[in-house]
Amino acid sequence: MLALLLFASAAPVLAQATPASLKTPPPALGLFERDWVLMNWALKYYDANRDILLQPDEAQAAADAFRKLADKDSDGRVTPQEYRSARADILSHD
Ligand SMILES: [Ca+2]
Ligand SMILES: [Ca+2]
Repeated sequence: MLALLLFASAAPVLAQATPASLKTPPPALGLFERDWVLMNWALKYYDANRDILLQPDEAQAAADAFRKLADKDSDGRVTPQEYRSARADILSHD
């Protein structure tokens, strides 16, 4: 069921007029420090030593996973639209 919903939300997005503004990903940890939704998600799945803190390697793993999850068109970049969509997916799963 969740997989179906994910596929539904991954409907093809038409070529965007504006280039991705997140071309250079921020340092991994910054991504999570700025957004508590992502931080909770990262801690839930990627806090390998369960100290409720994201060490740099954990943050990197979580950031990589988030990028894969969010980059629906697999162009290697997460656009603001893709970011919002992935964030909504994460929120709806909790
Ligand atoms: Ca940790
Ligand atoms: Ca993309």
